[in-house]
Amino acid sequence: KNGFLVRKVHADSDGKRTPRGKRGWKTFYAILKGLILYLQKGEYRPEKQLSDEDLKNAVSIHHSLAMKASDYSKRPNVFYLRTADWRVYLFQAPNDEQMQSWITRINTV
Ligand code: I3P
Repeated sequence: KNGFLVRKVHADSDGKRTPRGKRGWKTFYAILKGLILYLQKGEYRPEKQLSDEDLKNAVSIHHSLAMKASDYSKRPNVFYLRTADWRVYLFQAPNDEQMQSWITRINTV
């Protein structure tokens, strides 16, 4: 599954709150391949290679949990992703259908 997602990093590994200055929303083209969610920066082109920075932004979704961010009301269509090492991301999908689809795909790999 692929598509645009806007990401906010809420907690780093071990659940430590991500410091101010690193909590802003950023748009990526997300590519879910196996157990890795790749987050590609910049303009989307199908043949584009993942950069070193893209690889650093990749998220392992092994033993992770995605759920609708019902308590987050500043933006619509936002879901949480909590990883096995207790990172927490917020992702905003373009619409409700896409949000549901990402949640299902992430939770059923
Ligand atoms: C963050 C940025 C986020 C905001 C976050 C800020 O600043 O303004 O949009 O989250 O607030 O810390 P920075 O880009 O300097 O990291 P919201 O959009 O959810 O308000 P937070 O620290 O309360 O999460």
